[in-house]
Amino acid sequence: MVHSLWTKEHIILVKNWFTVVMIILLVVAVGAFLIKTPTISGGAVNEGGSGDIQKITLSYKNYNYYPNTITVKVNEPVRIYLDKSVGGCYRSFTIRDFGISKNLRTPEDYVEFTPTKKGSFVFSCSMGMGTGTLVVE
Ligand SMILES: [Cu+2]
Repeated sequence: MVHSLWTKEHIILVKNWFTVVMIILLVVAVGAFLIKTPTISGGAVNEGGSGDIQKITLSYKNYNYYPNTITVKVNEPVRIYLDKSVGGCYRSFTIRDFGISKNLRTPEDYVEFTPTKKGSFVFSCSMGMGTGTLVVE
């Protein structure tokens, strides 16, 4: 009788332990999957980015965007804001090569994209009055 009770408790203990181990394995597996996924989706050109968003804020100076040249890393998301010094049609921000054309009404509005090719690309207002260079490296 005592023996059978011990056995029952023992079985429960083993079951609990097994459950805990399975949960730990699951967490580790999911964690490893989440960490590895960006490398897989980025392909061979991915340089092992941190996954952070590259945030850039442009101002208006000398009748153009300032800074006039911005440099970003390839395959990492880029977010571009226009501060309150930027007005008029300069607020309709355009990067043709990445299919971006958006009217950023407030300094909190932004365009977001992930450059998947290296090179120099033109950014401008929708009418092409203000222009600058986006360098992807
Ligand atoms: Cu314009």
